[in-house]
Amino acid sequence: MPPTTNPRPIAMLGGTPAFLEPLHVGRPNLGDRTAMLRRVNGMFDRCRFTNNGPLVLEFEQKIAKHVGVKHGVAMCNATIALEIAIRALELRGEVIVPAYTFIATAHALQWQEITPVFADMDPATHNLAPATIERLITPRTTGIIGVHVWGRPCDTEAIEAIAGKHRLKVMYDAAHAFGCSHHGQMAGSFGACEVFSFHATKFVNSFEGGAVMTNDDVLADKMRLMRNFGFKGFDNVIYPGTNGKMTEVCAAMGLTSFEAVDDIVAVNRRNYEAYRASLSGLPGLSVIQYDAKERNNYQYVVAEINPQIAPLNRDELVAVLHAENVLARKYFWPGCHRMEPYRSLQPNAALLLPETEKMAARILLLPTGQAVSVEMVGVICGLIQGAFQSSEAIRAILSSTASSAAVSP
Ligand code: T4K
Repeated sequence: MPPTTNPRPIAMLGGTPAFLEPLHVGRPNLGDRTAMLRRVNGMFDRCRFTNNGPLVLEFEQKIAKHVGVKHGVAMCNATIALEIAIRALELRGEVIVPAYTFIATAHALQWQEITPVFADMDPATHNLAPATIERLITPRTTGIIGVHVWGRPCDTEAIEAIAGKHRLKVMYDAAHAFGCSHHGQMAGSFGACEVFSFHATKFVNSFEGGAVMTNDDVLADKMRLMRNFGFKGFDNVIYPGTNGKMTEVCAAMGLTSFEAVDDIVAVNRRNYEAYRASLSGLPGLSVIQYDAKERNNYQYVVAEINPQIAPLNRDELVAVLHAENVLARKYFWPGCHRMEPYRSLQPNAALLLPETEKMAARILLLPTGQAVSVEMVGVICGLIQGAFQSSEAIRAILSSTASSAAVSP
């Protein structure tokens, strides 16, 4: 995907797009294709495609060892893994979650007729702000789900202290946090359990996949039953389960991807540092920091744009980048509380979420991973710098497009 020559007029002002093909946030990282095909051939030889096959068992053991917990229970995706974990923990009534997360965190509760109660974020970390939790606790509250947004772990100590005081259960949505640590302890080992995602867009991927990590033997047994219809041996169902199993081909990809983890982190880190170096000093734009004392996967390059200082606001910059085929994303705009069914069910939720409201309009994710070279990062940063310099012309184009859209039938 070679960039065209630079410097150049930006596409929105009449230039050609900087990239010939779309550059995505979430382009999958590939492991060693030969190793993958060897695993798939083995799978065909064994004729074992799913239902707790040897590749799934190997994947579970490897991720549990990596995190330092007793159990990794692999599932078909993180959303089902969240649902199964929530059910296995016997959460019910109301559960406190951040509004600033991917919609799956909230839906995993709602799907089981549990009300997600939205707490505000800490603008410094983008994570659930512990100080906003206690006012949301009611007699119906049974738990708290923290989310390690962008792989930066939550304030687990504060969350668990509040939970202990009010006898609430705590689990974490660690979909972004495989390979990350908090005070030297790996994400995946906090709370009653934690859920990883191995979706294709995650830095370690199994095509689709997830896992619940726990040190609790009883909980792990219960979740293994639940992901397999509740079967305990042939013809003996002892629980109302579902089908949450990971397939062998997904585990083959997960193992292959896991083997490449150090290389992928190195590429992510290289890109992240290149973005930070090139974008530092731009007015009103900052790239979030990862704590260098911890282990990080650097899978997300996240910029915050302060509209009071930057020449363009976040949405204007996204429009500029999309015109260049750089498909920057606005995760998790507009916040779960502004998506259905929560927007209708909890119409006043935003009143208690001022930081989420503000930050959801400021955050922008930029492409990274193996599909993005340092040279491409340089072109993208050049586009942002050029856009800031041409902000008045860009604003004029965007407002004329908006007014012609408003008058068209
Ligand atoms: N909790 C949190 C905090 C999460 O962020 C997520 C998922 C979950 C729970 C649930 O995990 P899973 O049930 O998915 O395991 C994407 C991912 O689909 C989603 O997994 C992820 N978070 C979320 C942050 O991002 P979308 O709807 O933005 O994906 P989409 O289809 O726009 O993909 C992003 C880009 O990646 C595409 O524009 C093209 C590129 N891409 C994607 C795929 C799948 C490829 O190039 N190849 C591919 O195979 O949600």
